Amino acid sequence: MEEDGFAATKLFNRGYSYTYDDVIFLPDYIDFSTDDVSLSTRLTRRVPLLSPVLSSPMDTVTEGAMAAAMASLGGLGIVHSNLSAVDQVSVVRSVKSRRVPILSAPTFRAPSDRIHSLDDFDSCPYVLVTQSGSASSQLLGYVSRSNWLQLDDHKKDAPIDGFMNGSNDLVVPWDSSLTQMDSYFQEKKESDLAVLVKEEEAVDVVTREDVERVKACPRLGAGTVGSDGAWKVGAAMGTRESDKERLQHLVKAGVDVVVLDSSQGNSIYQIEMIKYIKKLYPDLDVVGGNVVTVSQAQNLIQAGVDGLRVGMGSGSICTTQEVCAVGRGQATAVYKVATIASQNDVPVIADGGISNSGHIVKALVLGASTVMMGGFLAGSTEAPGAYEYQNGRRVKKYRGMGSLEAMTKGSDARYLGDTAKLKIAQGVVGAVSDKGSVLKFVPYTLQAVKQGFQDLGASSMQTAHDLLRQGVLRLEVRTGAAQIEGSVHGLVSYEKKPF
Ligand code: NAD
Ligand code: CPR
Repeated sequence: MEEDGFAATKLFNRGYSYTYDDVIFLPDYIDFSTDDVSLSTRLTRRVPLLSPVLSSPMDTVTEGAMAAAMASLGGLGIVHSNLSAVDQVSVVRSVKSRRVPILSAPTFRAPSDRIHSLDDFDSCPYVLVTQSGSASSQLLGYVSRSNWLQLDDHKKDAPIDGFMNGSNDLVVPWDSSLTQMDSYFQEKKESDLAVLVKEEEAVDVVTREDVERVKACPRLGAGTVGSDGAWKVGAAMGTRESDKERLQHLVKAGVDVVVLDSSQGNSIYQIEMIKYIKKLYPDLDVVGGNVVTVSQAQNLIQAGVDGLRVGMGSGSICTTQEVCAVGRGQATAVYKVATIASQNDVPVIADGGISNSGHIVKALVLGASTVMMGGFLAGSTEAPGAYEYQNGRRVKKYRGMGSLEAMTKGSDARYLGDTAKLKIAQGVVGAVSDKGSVLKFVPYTLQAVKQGFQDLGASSMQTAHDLLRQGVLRLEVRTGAAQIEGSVHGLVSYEKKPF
């Protein structure tokens, strides 16, 4: 009898390292609509998610705005650790201090402080003045960028309380919904600013422009919220002694999951850190990694991880396979690790190499419970950094965390202990195109993922994993010509509009 394609176990045990583009699923049978497909999942043993999407802990991908947006979409953001513990904790706190994915990250100052430069208005056009000069302290007033610019030079450098505006009637509760914020701005026609307040303390600001921006995006669901009503957020950390102190502050700030961020997670350093965390904070879920092999995964599972991050050398900014000659094709890595992890009830994150919705379908059906993305999200409004122009194209910087530039900025601390001071980059610094807001393009991407699941006859993540392991879902390797045929070809010109 003619056989259609291969079962995954046969395909992935032939000695080849396959990337997502190398393989293709054969369609199965449809008896439900795309609306019936559920992509709800788990990030780790005890962190459920409504959407299988994560933003990567990279300093050009995940800070407060991205983590808030990912949580509002039912996914999760992992805040990078290429900054001081104090700053990382304040990002975690800021994510937990709002219910609407607003972009602001205002600078806080005390009344006796001064504003020395426009840098204070970089992330938000308002500086908030609080009793202590930091967030979660009594609100005393604010300074807007435009007001400060209009001051005489000698006044600009004076203590803030000499020229700040009072803000008594510009407050809304921190957990206001989008509709409530919208009503506030409808009523306060003369004001473009509201301060989010929790127990009389200022935690953030929201602007009229931000509310209009979120309103124009597809309707948001419940998002990823904890029992306290605050959004969930993760944080990256390392395996050095100093990371234990970082961890202590993160736990105090209410972080929901930590990711041990390494290119090669199967190390004595990581195993000891996993055991340390599980002993000291048994309620905190820990993601280990990165791994790409069964034996790496087994070691971390044995040490007690609650989730595994899979991918070595698959990232879009990555030169690891070129520099170190180690890694694995991402399709093979995800399938292999997910097979062993599922036997131990440990969810898997497919990290890196995602550049379209088809890659997400492949990652999830091959056994991952979530996908982690860097480059796919880095050109969004919510990614850190400002847009620039390159050859007339609007772009944002995107860089590897092991690039020379990123190492010099902060992850340098990881290498200070090494006796060899010669730094070797495992990634590049580049730029990606402006993609608009993740609040817009991620929902469309997820709808495309649901269509892929429907074609495969899988109405949920669990069904997809079961069908794959039972050998019902069939795959084939695509030849070079099949890959060309599988994308747009033979046209003189075309415009690719994803939605
Ligand atoms: P790392 O912190 O794991 O390792 C840096 C160096 O420090 C390694 O030589 C490691 O063995 C050593 N080290 C770690 N803990 C130690 C300890 N307690 N004592 C002594 N030495 C210790 O980071 P990395 O693997 O270089 O990755 C840096 C960043 O780049 C991360 O964000 C990572 O995700 C990213 N990256 C990812 C990949 C990938 O393929 N996924 C590849 C390269 C870099
Ligand atoms: P893309 O989504 O851009 O393909 O890949 C993002 C992933 O790349 C990150 O989540 C991380 O695992 C990995 N990564 C980050 N910096 C890296 C460097 Cl310098 N080198 C190799 N991989 C890197």
